[in-house]
Amino acid sequence: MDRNRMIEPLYSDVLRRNPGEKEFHQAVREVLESLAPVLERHPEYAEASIVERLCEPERQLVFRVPWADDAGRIHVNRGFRVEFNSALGPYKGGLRFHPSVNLGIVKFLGFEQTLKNALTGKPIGGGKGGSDFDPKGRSDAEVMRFCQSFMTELYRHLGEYTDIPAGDIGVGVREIGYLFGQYRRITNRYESGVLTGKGVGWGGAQARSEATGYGLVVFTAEMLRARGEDLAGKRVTVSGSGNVALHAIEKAHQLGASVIACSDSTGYVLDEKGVDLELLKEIKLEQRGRVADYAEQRGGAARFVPGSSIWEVSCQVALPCATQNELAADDAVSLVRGGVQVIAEGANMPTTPDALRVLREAGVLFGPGKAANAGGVATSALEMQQNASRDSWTFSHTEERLTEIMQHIHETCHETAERYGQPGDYVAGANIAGFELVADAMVAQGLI
Ligand code: NDP
Ligand code: 2IT
Repeated sequence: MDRNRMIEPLYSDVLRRNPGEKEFHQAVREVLESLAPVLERHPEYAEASIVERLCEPERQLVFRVPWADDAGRIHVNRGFRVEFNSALGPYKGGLRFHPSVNLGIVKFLGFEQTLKNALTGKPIGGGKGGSDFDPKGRSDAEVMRFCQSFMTELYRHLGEYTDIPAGDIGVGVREIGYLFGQYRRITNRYESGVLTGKGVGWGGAQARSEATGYGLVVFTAEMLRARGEDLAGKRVTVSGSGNVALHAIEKAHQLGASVIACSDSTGYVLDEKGVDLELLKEIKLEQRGRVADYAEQRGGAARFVPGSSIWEVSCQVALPCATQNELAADDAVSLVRGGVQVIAEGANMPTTPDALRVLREAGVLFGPGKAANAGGVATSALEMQQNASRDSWTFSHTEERLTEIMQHIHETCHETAERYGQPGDYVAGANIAGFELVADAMVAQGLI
């Protein structure tokens, strides 16, 4: 059958059922574009309506989150948890606190998460959640009250065998702590495995904070190695300056590359001598400051460029680690002009479809987020494993497991792309391999 005739009706149905959810449409579209050859080869998937079922979350929760600020004023936010797919294990995926959060964004993230989690080879299904709460400028006490209110509704839907959240944008170990405390209080259970990204002193895995950024760089190095090249000595830019970005910078430096720029939502900082990670960590983690503060405290070595895109900086390796659709077609054009060789996504869906077309035409090596940033959730699965066995592993042991998982994901994507006649296309490789794993489990488990 004509490929478009297989895919277009499926996509039209997603558009019709989910009006206005443009990020969700985008994420589904990209995956469906990879799936035509799979559906041709595996008629059993179409017979079982696997794509239709995969695109419809198993459960979508939307709830009110009222909380009081330090002055006693009452605010109302909206909370979300989309339990997307549990064919491979309990729902697993982060929580995002950012004013832009809405149902469509949580659904795109949950959809991506389902395929990403499959790629890790760990027994985890896909889910995502969050709120339009903006933690910026809020005191610890305000963040705590918000988290307690959020968990007061969410707890009834969670459980170590049901649904296990973790962090994402705006949710780090502080928020996971408040959420865990409230869950423990309401349920009267010390159920360590109900949340991941916990503090290392109370059930958290070593290397979980580092895992997404570290895994991203390991994946990038593997892509280069498959082409007979090395990351060492390369000039790298990393967008964002949060959890993923900081640890991507750290691992890139450890592997001998030089990261010369990073950013936040106000602009980017260019530091031709190489980002001073100790200073950046001090500013971001201790002072909760901005990249503009970094430029100021670094003295003459660094320059802050407000309101501009980091992608105007020439580099050989670009690692988008901030948010969705942060790298558009004009950014891709300037990166190609600046000699970029490889782009790997630390963020979820940071590259727009138009940008991806530009990069493909230019022959840029491209690592999609659902493969390249899977190290975070894979290490969450390692945290669940340690919690279940009441064990705690060393940093180096955990990091070794993470590295093996990233190498395995790289191999899977590489091999799958070849198997489907698209060598070097990691987007196709990741989409197809993730889909096959989930689809086979869904077929095996019958109509649910
Ligand atoms: P953080 O909250 O720690 O950091 C987010 C960073 O991205 C900040 O520098 C922030 O800048 C910037 N950013 C966020 N939203 C925007 C925006 N709308 N425009 C411009 N910049 C923005 O989040 P993480 O580092 O955890 O997450 C970053 C990305 O990585 C997200 O896409 C997330 O989904 C993805 N990811 C995270 C994983 C994890 O384990 N944490 C795992 C896999 C993927 P500012 O401070 O100015 O807002
Ligand atoms: O996008 C992601 O993979 C995450 N935010 C991490 C999810 C998790 O459950 O560790």
